Amino acid sequence: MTLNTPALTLRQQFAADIHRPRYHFLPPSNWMNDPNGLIQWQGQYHLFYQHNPFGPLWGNMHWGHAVSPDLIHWTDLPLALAPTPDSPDETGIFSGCAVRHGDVPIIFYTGTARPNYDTQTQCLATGSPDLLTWTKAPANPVLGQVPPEAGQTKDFRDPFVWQEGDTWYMVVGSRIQDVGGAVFLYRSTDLHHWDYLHPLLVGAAAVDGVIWECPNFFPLGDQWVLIISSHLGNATGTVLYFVGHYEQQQFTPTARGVLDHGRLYAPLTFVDDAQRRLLFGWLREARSNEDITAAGWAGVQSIPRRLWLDAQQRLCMAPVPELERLRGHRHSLPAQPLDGLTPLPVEGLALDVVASFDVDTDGQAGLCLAGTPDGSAYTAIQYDAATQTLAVERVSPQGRQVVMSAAHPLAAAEPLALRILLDGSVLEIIANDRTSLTDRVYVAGAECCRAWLSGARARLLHLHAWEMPSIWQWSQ
Ligand code: DQQ
Repeated sequence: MTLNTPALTLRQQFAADIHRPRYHFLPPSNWMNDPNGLIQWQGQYHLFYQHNPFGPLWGNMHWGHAVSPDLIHWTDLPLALAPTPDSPDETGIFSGCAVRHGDVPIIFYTGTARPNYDTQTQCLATGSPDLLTWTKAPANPVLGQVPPEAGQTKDFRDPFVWQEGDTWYMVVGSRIQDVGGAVFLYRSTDLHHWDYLHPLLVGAAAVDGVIWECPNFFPLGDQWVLIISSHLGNATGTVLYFVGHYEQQQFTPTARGVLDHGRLYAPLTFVDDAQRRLLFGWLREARSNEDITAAGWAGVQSIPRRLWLDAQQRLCMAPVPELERLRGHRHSLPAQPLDGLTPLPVEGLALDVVASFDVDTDGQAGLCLAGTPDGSAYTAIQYDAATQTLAVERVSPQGRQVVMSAAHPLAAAEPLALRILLDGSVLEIIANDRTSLTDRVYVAGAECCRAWLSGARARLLHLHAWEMPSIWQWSQ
C-alpha cells in the first residue's frame, strides 16, 4: 500500500513510539474513536472513523477515512465529513453507518448542534462513486425528533440502517428518562422520510446502563442480534449483546452477554461481499490526557472480527483470517506440563499468539507478555479453573494488580483456547472464540520485551507465536 505524502510524513514521526501499534489501524496522528460507515465498495473495504483532525483529545468530530483491499493494510484518504456552520451538524459529525442504495453509497450520521452537542439529529450524505466526496442532503436532518416517550430531548444518536425487501429500517441509540438505555426503531421507503415505530428494546438503568449508544441490529444464523454500547457507570463503558427472535418488527431477546470485558467500545458491524458479518471496535486508551497530549495520538481500531452464534446462542468471534497472511517468524512450543514460569522464545511487542491448555479443576494457566528483561514487570493473562475466571493482571516490582477479569466457564474436557494479539500498547484477547478482553498496556521504556508461559496443575497442548510486521510500508 502506498501512503499519501502528508500521512506518510506524519506516520514516520511516530516511528520510535513503542506504544503505537504496528498492525492495527489508527490515523496518521491525533484522536480517533468509533468506527463509522463500514462498507465494502467495489471490492475495497472502507473504514470511516470518529476523528479530531486538530488534536489528540476528543472534540471537533469529523469522519476520517481509510481504504483497504484486505482489512489489514490501509491507505489514508482525505477527511470524509466535516461540520458545516449554522447547520444541523454545526458542532460535530457523530457516529453512523453506510448503506448501498442501488449504485449509490449513502451515509447516515448524527449531526450535533448547539447548545454544545445537545441537539442530536440524524442526517444523510450521498457519496461520489469513489466514496471520496460526500454531499449532505439539503433537507437534513432526515430525522429530527426524539420520540416523546423518551422524556428527554438530548441523547439521540448513532443511526444504524438496513434493508428488508423494499423497506428500510433504522435503529437509533437513546434513553428513556428514569428508565434506562433505549433503542428506537424507524421505517422508511425512500431513506429520506422516516416513520417512528416503537422502542426495539429498553434496558433497566441499574443493570444495563443509562444511555445506549451505537446500536447494531442484524440477522445472524436463524436469530437476530442487537449490540449496544452502554454507560454502566464505570470509566470505560460496556458493550452488551442480545440474541433473539425478530418478527413483525418486534424483537424478543432470549439470550444476552457481554461482547467485551475490557476497553473495546462503540463497535460497528457490516456484511462484506463474502457474506461475513464483521465487527470493528474502538480500543480506548487507558492513560491520562497529559500522556495522550504528549504522545500526539489516541485511539486504535480492533483487528476486524468475524461474528457467529454457537448452539447456546453465545456471540462468538475471531480475528479475520486475512491477518494470518501478515504473520512473520513463527515460534512453537511442544505439549508439556506447566509448573511455574517457562520462558517463551519470543521478544517484542508485536505478536499473534495461539495457545491451548488443559487445566485441572484447581489449576491455572496463562501467559506473561511484555515483560521487562529482568522479569520484574509484565502483563499476565491468567486462567483460574477453580473460579472459572480469565484475568489480565499487571505485575510490577510494586505488586500485582488485576486490571480486568471475566467469567469464562469451560465445558467438561474443553481446553482453554487463547488467541492473543499484542501490538505496542494494544492487547486483544479472545478465549474459546467467545470471551473477549481487550486492554491497553504501556510498557515503561522496555526496549526488550520478554514472554513466559505460566501455570500450575495444567498442561500446554500447543502454542504458536508469530512476530508481526508493520502494515506501513515505510517502516519495514
Ligand atoms: N461516540 C460518538 C457518538 C457515540 C459515542 C461521538 C460512542 O456518536 O455515541 O464521538 O463512543
